Amino acid sequence: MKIVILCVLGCVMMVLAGVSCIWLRLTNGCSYWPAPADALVKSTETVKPELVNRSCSKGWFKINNSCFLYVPKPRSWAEAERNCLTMGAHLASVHNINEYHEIQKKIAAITHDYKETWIGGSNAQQVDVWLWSDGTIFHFSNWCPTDPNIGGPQRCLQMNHGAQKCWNDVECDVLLPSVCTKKTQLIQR
Ligand SMILES: [Ca+2]
Repeated sequence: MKIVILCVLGCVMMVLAGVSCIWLRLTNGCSYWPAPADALVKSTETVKPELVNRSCSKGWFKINNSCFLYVPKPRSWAEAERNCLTMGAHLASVHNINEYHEIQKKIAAITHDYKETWIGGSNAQQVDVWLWSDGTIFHFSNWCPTDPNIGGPQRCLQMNHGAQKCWNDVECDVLLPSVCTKKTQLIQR
């Protein structure tokens, strides 16, 4: 019996509160309970998305908006590209001298040497057209003074060649370490 009475009292109080709220709302005074539906919508609209940071996977190093990975195992150019593909990447493309120096510095930090290394340049499709395997435009080059050897069997691009640590075209089945690249990913902080 007591429970029934308590329930009835509770319901009466809720009704009275609702009525008073309606009255107050008519006089521009009710702004807390019950929350108007438009206020609820507004609160969800004003929630800002989490701040994000462009990052690289563990073991990859970041230069601008790209991630790079030095792969020490010697492979042919095609096998090196296929290895990059298994990680959602391509052999690295290089688009300016600063980017090239940054990649060189990372390789030197990892290997304590400026090792000859595959990057993603190739003229396998047409002897006078160099392409990057990641599909970006080949607008920058850092060839060694006597390269590229246009017309010969040398169709793939290695970096860190010779005393100047510049670019050399060599036969694609030479076994070399490689550098993969992929874009940075948006990650929530
Ligand atoms: Ca060459």
